[in-house]
Amino acid sequence: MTDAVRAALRGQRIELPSWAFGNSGTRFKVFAQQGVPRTPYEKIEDAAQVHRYTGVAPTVALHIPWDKVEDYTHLAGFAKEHGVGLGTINANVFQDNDYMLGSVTNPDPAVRRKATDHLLECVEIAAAVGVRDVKLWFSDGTNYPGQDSIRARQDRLAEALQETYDALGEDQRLLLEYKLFEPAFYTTDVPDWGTAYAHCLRLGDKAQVVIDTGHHAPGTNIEFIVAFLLREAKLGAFDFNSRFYADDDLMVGSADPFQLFRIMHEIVLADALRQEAGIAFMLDQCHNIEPKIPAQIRSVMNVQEATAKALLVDHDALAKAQDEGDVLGANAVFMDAYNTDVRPLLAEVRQEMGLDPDPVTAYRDSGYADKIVAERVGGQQAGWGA
Ligand code: LRH
Ligand code: MN
Ligand code: MN
Repeated sequence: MTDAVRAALRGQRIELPSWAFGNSGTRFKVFAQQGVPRTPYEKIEDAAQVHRYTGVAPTVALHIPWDKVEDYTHLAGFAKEHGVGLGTINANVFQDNDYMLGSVTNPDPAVRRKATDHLLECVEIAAAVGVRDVKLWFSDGTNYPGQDSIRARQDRLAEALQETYDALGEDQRLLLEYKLFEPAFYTTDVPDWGTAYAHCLRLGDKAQVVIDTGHHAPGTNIEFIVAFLLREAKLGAFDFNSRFYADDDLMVGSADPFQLFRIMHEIVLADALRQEAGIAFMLDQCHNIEPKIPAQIRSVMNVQEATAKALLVDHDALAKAQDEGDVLGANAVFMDAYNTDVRPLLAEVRQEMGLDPDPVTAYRDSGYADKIVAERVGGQQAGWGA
C-alpha cells in the first residue's frame, strides 16, 4: 500500500504557469516585485527553480502573446537546458481593443477571423515544439440584456472551435475552459462545464473540458463535476487555484484544502493521477503580494498534500461502508484520510527522489532570490491589468 502511494506521489506531475512569475495585481494596483522575469526566458529560469526543489513540476505553460518569442524551438531548447519543458499553449484573445464585444463570438466577422487565426497560431506553436495541449478560454460575453443574440454567439463559437479542432495534429488536444462571469457581467459564452462539455462532445475525442477551480459560483460542488466529466472521459485538465470570492487566483489549497482533497479523491478513484490517463494538472495563479517562486513551490506542495491524503483513503473500507449504507462509517473512513498528517510521508518521498525534504527552506537558502534581484532590473507585467 505505502509503496504504491509513494510511487504515485513520485510519478505525479504538476504544470506551472509562466504568468505566475511576472508581476500581477488587481485593477486597483500592481505592486511590482524586484527581480521578476523580464522575458519568457527568465520566466522559464524561475519555473525551473520550482521543479528543482519539488521534482514534480517539469513543464511550463505559455500564454501567447504574453510569452511571444521569435523562435519557440529555441525557447524549448532553453527550457530543456534548464531541466524543464514547455507545456500547454494558452491562447489569449482577450486583450486587444478589437475584442471589446467579443473575440470568436464578436458580431463582426473580421474580428472573429482575427481571433480564430490566433487560435490556429497557437495550434501551430504547440505543434512546432511538440506540445499536446492548446487551452482556450474566452472572455466573450455581453454586459446588457439584448446586447447580442445569445444563440448566434453560440453558433459563432462552435464555428471557431471547429476550425481550430480541424487544425489539430493527431496527438494534439483542444482544452476548453469555462468561467461563470468576468469580464462579461450579463452573459458569458462559455459560462459552465455543461456548455464546455456540449461543445467538446460535438467536436470529438480530442476536445476536452478544463476545470479552473476558481471559475464557479460559490458553493458549487466541483468534485461532482470532476466525477461526472471523468466518467464521460471529457476531463482534460485542471487550472488549480483558490478563491474566497470570485476568480481570486490565490494559491491552490490555501482557501479550502478540504475541497482540493475531495477533488483529488475523485481523481484517485478513477485512477486518473497517472500521466497516461491524460489529465493535465496545471496551476493558474497570480501572486500579487507574496514572492512568486516560493508561492509556486508552496502551491505544488499543497497539491501533493491533498493527493497524498486522497491516496491514503482506504477504498475497501469505504466501499464496504457504502455498500452497507453505513453513512457515518463511510464518512469516518474519508475523514481519517483527510486528517492524516502526510508531511512526513512527502518529506520521505522527496528524499527518495534525491531532493531536500523541505523545498521552501531549500529554495530560500539557495540565494536565488537575491541573485535575480541583483541581476534583473525592470520586471515584466504578467498580463493581468496590463
Ligand atoms: C481566465 C483564466 C484563463 C486565462 C488565465 C490567465 O480567468 O483563468 O485560464 O488563460 O486566467
Ligand atoms: Mn484558468
Ligand atoms: Mn481565471
